[in-house]
Amino acid sequence: MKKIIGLSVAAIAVFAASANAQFLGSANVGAIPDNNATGISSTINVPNSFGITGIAVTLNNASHTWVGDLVITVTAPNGGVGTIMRRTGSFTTGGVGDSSNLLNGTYRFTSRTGATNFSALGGGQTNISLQNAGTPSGNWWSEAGVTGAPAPLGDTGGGDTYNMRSGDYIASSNNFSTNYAGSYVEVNLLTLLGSQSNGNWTIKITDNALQDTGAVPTWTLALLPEPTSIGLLGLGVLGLIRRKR
Ligand SMILES: [Ca+2]
Ligand SMILES: [Ca+2]
Ligand SMILES: [Ca+2]
Repeated sequence: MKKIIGLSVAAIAVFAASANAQFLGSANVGAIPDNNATGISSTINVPNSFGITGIAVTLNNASHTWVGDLVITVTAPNGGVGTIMRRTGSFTTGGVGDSSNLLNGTYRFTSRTGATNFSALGGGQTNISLQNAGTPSGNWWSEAGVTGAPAPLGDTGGGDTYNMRSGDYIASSNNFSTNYAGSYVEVNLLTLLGSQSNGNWTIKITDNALQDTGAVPTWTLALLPEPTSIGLLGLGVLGLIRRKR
């Protein structure tokens, strides 16, 4: 006869990220009105609700002949505002800033604080690495500060014709300090934009000086979820020991 003499049961907990707990979306923006405080805005609606641990904002194929003209902010569903860049290179309130170009560049901005593995989102998103050799340093102002370098293409106006390299950068603002390096201020997007995902996210781009102009055809918002968005998916019997007598 058969007799069950032992029973070993173990719970197998299978954890996986919730299917909806992430977001990647893009929207059209357009030409940036020259020397106009209203600028141009574009909104992306995030339908899913989850806690955020990482934020990245990308300007796709952006062009402009004077980066120092630009002020770019993102407003979160909670009303918080995070600066992406602000009069880059200007260390006085009346300064003209840096004259480098954006030339069909893809510029992705994040913060030093927060998750940076965006590869799970797909869509060409990858881990953000701000320190890789051969790529921009991550410091937007350092990149803008380059002068005299030969550019593959350039504007024909005043100032330098250096083209800002595509890559990952730290969102920054400007405290209009007394010198170039001292005016660069890192921005913590997670702190400023809150922790909840669902609702409208709006980018606003303004040009604040006459003559040089540009456009941002589209922008992309990427949000990473908090690790608590996981579930218990399975409970199984690990083993049932039977032995003949
Ligand atoms: Ca220029
Ligand atoms: Ca420059
Ligand atoms: Ca301008």
